[in-house]
Amino acid sequence: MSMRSIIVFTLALLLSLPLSASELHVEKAYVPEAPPVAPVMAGYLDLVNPTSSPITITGVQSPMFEQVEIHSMSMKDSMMHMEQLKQLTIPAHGKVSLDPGGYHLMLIKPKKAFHSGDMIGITLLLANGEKISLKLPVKDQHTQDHSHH
Ligand SMILES: [Cu+2]
Repeated sequence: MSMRSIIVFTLALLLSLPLSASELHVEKAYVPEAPPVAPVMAGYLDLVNPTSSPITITGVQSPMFEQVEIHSMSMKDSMMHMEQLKQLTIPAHGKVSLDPGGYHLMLIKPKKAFHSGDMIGITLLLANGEKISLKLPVKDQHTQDHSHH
């Protein structure tokens, strides 16, 4: 780990403390483990807005990926089709779920291989200029499937 990534990591930790967090609540965040050669990974989470005004996410960043995008997924001519969203708005007192098969974070070109148990730091950029830093745990899909039984 370089000094720079240690600093970025520490900053991300500090920013994720509840005191500096925004009104936007994040639940059930995770990244399914992918093969080490995978050029992209997907991130899933629930975004909950308990406030009386909408909250808009205008971008997502991660020092661990070349680029992070918000995608929607839909069926088009019986093919799965992904589309990049320029922004995502969580309505007042509303919730938007990023789930397999729907909205997701597209984590593009990982700078290292991630394994189950690793944490991926991302930052959500809000339209009001606020930044929310999060940690998404990398989860083995098998462990996850079995945990329901
Ligand atoms: Cu995608």
